[in-house]
Formats: sequence, C-alpha cells, structure tokens
Amino acid sequence: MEIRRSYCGLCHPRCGTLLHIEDGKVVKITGDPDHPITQGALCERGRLMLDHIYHPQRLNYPLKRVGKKGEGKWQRVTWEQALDEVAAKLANLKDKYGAETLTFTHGTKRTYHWDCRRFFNLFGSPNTCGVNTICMCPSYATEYATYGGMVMGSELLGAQCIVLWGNNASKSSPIGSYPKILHARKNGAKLIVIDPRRTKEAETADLWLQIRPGTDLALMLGWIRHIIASDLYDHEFVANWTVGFEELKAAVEPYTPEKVSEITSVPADLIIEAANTYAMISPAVIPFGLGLDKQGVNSTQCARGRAILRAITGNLEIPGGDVFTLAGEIGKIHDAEYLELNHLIPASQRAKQLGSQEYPFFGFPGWERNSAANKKLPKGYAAAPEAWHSNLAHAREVMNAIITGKPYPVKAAITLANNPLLALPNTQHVFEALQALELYVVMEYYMTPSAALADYVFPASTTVEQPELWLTPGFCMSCPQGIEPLYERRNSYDFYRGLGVRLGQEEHWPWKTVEEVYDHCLEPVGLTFQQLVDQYGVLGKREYRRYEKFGFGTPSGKVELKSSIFEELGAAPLPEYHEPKWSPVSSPDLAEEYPLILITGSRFMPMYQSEQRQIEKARKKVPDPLVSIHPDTAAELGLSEGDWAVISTPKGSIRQRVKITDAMHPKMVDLQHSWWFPERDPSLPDLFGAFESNTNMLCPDDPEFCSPEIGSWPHSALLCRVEKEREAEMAS
Ligand SMILES: Nc1nc2c(c(=O)[nH]1)N[C@H]1C(S)=C(S)[C@@H](COP(=O)(O)OP(=O)(O)OC[C@H]3O[C@@H](n4cnc5c(=O)[nH]c(N)nc54)[C@H](O)[C@@H]3O)O[C@H]1N2
Ligand SMILES: Nc1nc2c(c(=O)[nH]1)N[C@H]1C(S)=C(S)[C@@H](COP(=O)(O)OP(=O)(O)OC[C@H]3O[C@@H](n4cnc5c(=O)[nH]c(N)nc54)[C@H](O)[C@@H]3O)O[C@H]1N2
Ligand code: SF4
Ligand SMILES: [Mo]
Repeated sequence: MEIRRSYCGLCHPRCGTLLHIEDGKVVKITGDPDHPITQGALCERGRLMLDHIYHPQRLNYPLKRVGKKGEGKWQRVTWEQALDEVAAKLANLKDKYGAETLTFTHGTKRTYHWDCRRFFNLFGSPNTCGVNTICMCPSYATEYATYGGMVMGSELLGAQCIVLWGNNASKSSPIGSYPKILHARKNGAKLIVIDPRRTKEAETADLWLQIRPGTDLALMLGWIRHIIASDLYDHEFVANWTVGFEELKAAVEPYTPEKVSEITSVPADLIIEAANTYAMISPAVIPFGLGLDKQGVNSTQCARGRAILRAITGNLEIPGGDVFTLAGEIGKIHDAEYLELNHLIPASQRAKQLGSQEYPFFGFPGWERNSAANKKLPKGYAAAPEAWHSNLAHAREVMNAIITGKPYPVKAAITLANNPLLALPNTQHVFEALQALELYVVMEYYMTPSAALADYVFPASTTVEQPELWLTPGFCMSCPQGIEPLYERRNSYDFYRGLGVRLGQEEHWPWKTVEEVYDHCLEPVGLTFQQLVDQYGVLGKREYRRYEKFGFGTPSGKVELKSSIFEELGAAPLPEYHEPKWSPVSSPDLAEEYPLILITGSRFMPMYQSEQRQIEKARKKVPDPLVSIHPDTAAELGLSEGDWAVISTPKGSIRQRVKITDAMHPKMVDLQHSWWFPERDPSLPDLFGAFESNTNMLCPDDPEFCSPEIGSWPHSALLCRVEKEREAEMAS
C-alpha cells in the first residue's frame, strides 16, 4: 500500500490527509498526524471524501447541451471543443455588447478564485458577483476601511475572553476554531455567546445573550456607549491610534442599556455585565460570525461596530487578541491580489460595474480606496485587499440586467464553485435570469440544479486531485496534490487559462500549470512549491503591534472610528441602527400574518452548503431538510416531530420537516438552507426539487432589505408563517 500526503478541501481549514492507495486507487483516507496545523484531525464531512472522489454521479467529461435549456439532454464533447466553442461565443458577445456582458457567480472559497478574477480583468468585465456580498464582504471590506486589514486570525488559543457573536463554531468550524475555543475554556477563558438560538456553545457559556435577530448593531452601540461611559476603554490606544473618538462618543449616546434592551430583548443588566466582561478581560476576541454578515440592512455597520469594539478595548494586534498580520517572510510571497491583475481592467470598464451606483462603498470605489491606503504601507505588511472578496458587482442588479437588458445587456455567465439557485436569495429571480442567458457555462463536481440550466458543463477536479497554495493573513500553507485527476476532470486554472489563451490573453498566462504559478509566487522567498510541500509547508510567524512601526493601512494611518472612506463615498461614517424591514416592530401588520421570526442557514454537519446531498452516508444522517421550532409553538400549530410543514413569507412557500427543540425561542424558527434532491428529476420543471425546500425562495433581496453601503441581503431577521402541510394545502 502506498501512502501519499494530500488535503481535504471540503471546507476552509484544508485539513492535512493521508491517502492510502492500492492498485492506483485511493482505498482509505486518514488525517495526517504530522500536519503542523490540523495534526491528524478530520471531521465527519472530511471522512466522506472517498465517497466524493469516486461518486458515480460525479461529472467526468465536458458536456454540451443538445436539448432545450433544462431538458437534461447532453452530449459528451472534448475539452478542446468545449473551450473552443465557449471562447468563440464569448468573443462574439464581447464584440456585440462589450466585455461587461459577461458575468460570473461565485460561492464561498472552494478553489483558487484569483484565476477567475485574472480572467475577468483581462477580458474587461467588472461584473463578477456572488455570495461574498453577504459572506465576509461586509466584514472584510469594512475592516479594511476601518483599520486596513481583516481579522482572520482571532487568537482563540491565547484569549481570556471569547465573544461568539452570530457564530456557531461547533457546527461551522469543527476542526478550525471549535477545538481552540474548548482549549481556551479549559485554560479559564470566559465565553460570551450572542445568538438567538441556545446553541451548544450558548449552553456552556458564562453569559448567553438571546438577542432578537437583526438587532445586534443596537447591542454593539450599547456596549460601546457603556464602555466609554464607564471609562473601560484603552485610553492610550484610543489617544494614539484612532481618529473620530469624540464623534463616536456622541453617536452612541442614545444607546442606553434600557433603550438597547427594548430593541434587542436582552435584559439591561445582562447587556452591562457582558460589556464589562468583554472590556475588562484582556486579551479578548470577537471572531467573525455569519450571523452578523447575513442580516441584511445592518450587516455592514455591524462589521464596523465589531471592529470599533476590538479597537477601543485595545484588543487589536495583541497576543491572544484579534490579529490581522501578514508578517515577515510570507509578506513577500506574491499573493492572490497580485495574481488577480486588477490594474489591467481600465477605468472605463470599472465604471460599468453593476450595483456600484446603488451601493457607494461597494465594488471598485470602496476597493480602490482600501487598496490605495494599503499601498502606503511596506509591501506585505498587511495583506492587500483581494478583489474577489470585496469588489463585486451586486447579484440582484446583475440578474436584473440579464432579464431586462438594462442598463445594458448581460448575455453570458460563468458559474464555478457555486450553486446560485440555492445560494442566492430570491430564487425565482435568479432562475429567470439563468434561463434568459444566451450563454451559461458551469464548472462543477456534480450536475446541480444550476448546472442543469447550462449550455456547457465542465468537470472539476477534487481538491486531492490538485495542488493549492493557501495564503491567509496568518500563514502560508502548501496543500499537496495527492493523485492525478481522474477521467477528464481539471482544475479551475486550467479552465480559465484554456479560455484566456483562446481569447488573446496568452501573454498573461505564461505558466502551463497551477503548480508553476505557485513556484512563481514563492520565488521571493527562494522556494518552489514542491520544496514547500517537502518542508511541510507552513510559513509565517505572528508579529504583534506592528502598527507602532508603520501605522494602519487607512487614509489617516490610524484606526478610523469614523470612517473617512465611508464619508467620502456618501455612506454613514458612524454606525447607526435601523430596524429590519420585516419585523414585529417595523411591520406589525405583516407580523400578524407572518408571526414568527425567521432565521436561516445555521450550519449543520455533515453538510456543507448545498453539497453532500448525493452522498449516501451524509443523507443517512440528515435525510430531509429540517425546520427547527420550539415545543410550545409546535404544539400550538399542531405540529409533531417529523411532520412536513409549509413555511411561508410574502415571497413564497416551501416545505421542510419539523424538528422540535427548545433551543429555539418560541417566537422564532430556523430553516436549513440550500436543500435540493439529486435523486429527483434533473429536468424542468422539477429541476432536482430545487424550488421545493429551498430557503432562498423565501428570502428577499429588494433594496429596502439590503445594507445601504454594500447591498448585502438578508438570510436572517425575517418574518414567516408555519403550518402543517395538509392544512396549508387545503387553505390554498
Ligand atoms: N438561506 C441562506 N442562504 C445562504 C446562506 C444562509 O445561511 N442561508 N449562507 C450563504 C453563504 S455564507 C454562502 S458562503 C453561500 C454558499 O454558497 P456556495 O458556496 O455557492 O455553495 P453551494 O450552493 O453549495 O455551491 C457550491 C457548488 O460548487 C461545487 N464545488 C465545490 N467545490 C468546487 C470546486 O473546487 N470547483 C468547482 N468547480 N466546483 C466546486 C459544489 O458541488 C456546489 O454545487 O450560501 C449563502 N446562502
Ligand atoms: N457544517 C457546515 N459548516 C460550514 C458551512 C456549512 O454550510 N456547513 N459553511 C461555511 C461558511 S461559507 C460560513 S460563512 C460559515 C458560517 O458559520 P457561522 O459564522 O458559525 O454562521 P451560521 O452557522 O450561519 O450562523 C451562526 C449563528 O448565527 C445565529 N444567528 C442568526 N441570525 C442572527 C442574528 O440576527 N444575530 C445573531 N447574533 N446571531 C444570529 C444562528 O443562530 C447561528 O447559531 O460556516 C462555514 N462552515
Ligand atoms: S474541517 Fe472537515 S471538511 Fe473541512 S477541510 Fe477539515 S476535514 Fe475537510
Ligand atoms: Mo459563507
């Protein structure tokens, strides 16, 4: 038996694995005990990797549509033919309508991403869009504007106080952050959980604030006010390293504990106790939590609020605190932003980005300012803001342009590592748009509901079939390719390079393989990718308080409690709270018809987004989509465990099975997101049941639901009605 090192890329930590190979076939996958970060750990999803590599439903060859769109009729073609035809069609559409006629939808980081952005910059389209508008972008772009970097590395292990704010690490990060939280707890760290559900973390926390969804910003402003009023802030840091303190102080004045309690439903004394705990214990961290990014109207300012809290309590860039360094040697490595070639897209094309009219901080205007501030610092001091993270077109505006041709025709789209029908809100709108495209190209592992609407589908290689250089602000890690790609699966670099060279971009794709790209990236530190793999691939050491040398990567060089970039772009430079559009407070009439508060998408194992639905062992654990509901509420509605329920919002209705749990507040329900059924009919109208239990059929994306700064839409803090399935059917 041969054993080869590789990695699991089924989610973000890229855990180290060992592939046990017999007769050229992987027969077992175990965790790599020598991996310097993950040390042999694999989660229950990672243990399903083998089923994924060899799954009979995997796409193994390029396909071209031969029937009508969504009819499920395909012809196998060669890579050459598929790339030739797609490139020719793109060239034609570009001639007719301009480069901006091509869009792209992306999901959360599964694969390289910089290759996509490179291709789009060279093609000349500013219109890549996707889920980042609600995942990371509010945090990432806003933290850059506030202090010139994104905290990806909350130092959980050394923290003495951990605030899990809209973050359910036990389910969302079982190998990444959760074990560190447990370790810190053993060492005496305090834990504060701010979550409307009684999560596993909430059950064991020192303080649990059961907040009303969507009101977190009010709580943050209340904490800031209390911390300032009680003189609990870090005077030295605030005086030397921040601007806008007095304005901030004035802006938070209205948010007294009593007022915040009224808004958030958290008792005033608990608000004060939690703020005291966070401010008085050092070091303290507030890691990223999607519960904030996905709440729509307040999401961008929540990211500002969290950033301000970290700064005024002196927790930025200290050991055990919230750290965004990219230090020493690894700062020299050519990073993703370098590979994106953002300077090559001309200003005239930048100006056409869809959504940047509506959302002032979004897209190029915000990114250019963040970038310019970053460039004032020595190279590699803080990671340059990546365009794919924080410089996007707005998905709703892109879909509108596809459907209406306004402000200009968008006729072609590429989707890679994304399932837009399941991931984006307002599914019907996305469906209409995907159907209206003249050319739709998808690169995928499996035939998904979105891929089923494509004209061409390309087969993607699994992470164990491709190498990756994983460069995050804290460290650089090599992820070795374990096996040769099976069948005709390829990686995304091969796909974009293949298109690029056919479209006259040859000089910008000099490296034949992605490994050669990584060799180039590592040149400044005198290593090849293979050498990095051989030396067990992690570079980087944390450095702290480096701002003392160079300042922060913001226009003022300080932490901008009042953001000059926001102000310049016409966005609110100081956070202020807005009541969500659908809520018992702002829309009491609607709340009579839709009396329950709806949150969606709280993570659950072993599924990752819309994936694993075809993996038998995963479906055995979670066979059906589940709506979580409190026992009293279920009883009132005549619902028992396992019943099918119909859940409705003013946007539509779906069905999920009832899971009764007192972890829910009686006035709230939580829906699992991204459900479809690979076992169902792949063709229209069923489309793998993509409209039946898909939570995004219920989520709106109209402007009044979105954050005014970047347009992030809500997957939480909404209103709904739940009925037993038969009764709902009879009424309709
Ligand atoms: N209602 C609701 N909606 C949500 C959320 C929520 O909480 N509630 N969460 C949102 C968030 S945070 C996110 S990040 C998004 C997730 O959205 P996405 O990241 O788009 O996730 P998926 O919908 O699973 O689509 C990913 C697709 O890419 C394929 N894939 C995986 N890896 C690769 C690869 O390496 N190469 C290629 N070519 N394909 C690959 C998978 O088979 C899958 O079909 O969903 C968002 N949507
Ligand atoms: N198993 C699994 N793990 C995953 C993923 C997956 O699909 N499956 N997806 C990955 C991705 S892309 C992401 S972005 C992360 C997200 O992972 P997390 O950051 O942990 O986010 P969620 O699980 O979506 O939600 C976290 C918590 O927010 C709470 N919440 C909902 N609305 C609100 C609100 O208004 N205020 C507050 N304070 N809390 C609220 C929910 O109850 C939930 O407990 O998970 C990653 N890990
Ligand atoms: S946490 Fe699990 S799914 Fe994610 S990379 Fe590690 S083993 Fe794979
Ligand atoms: Mo995400």
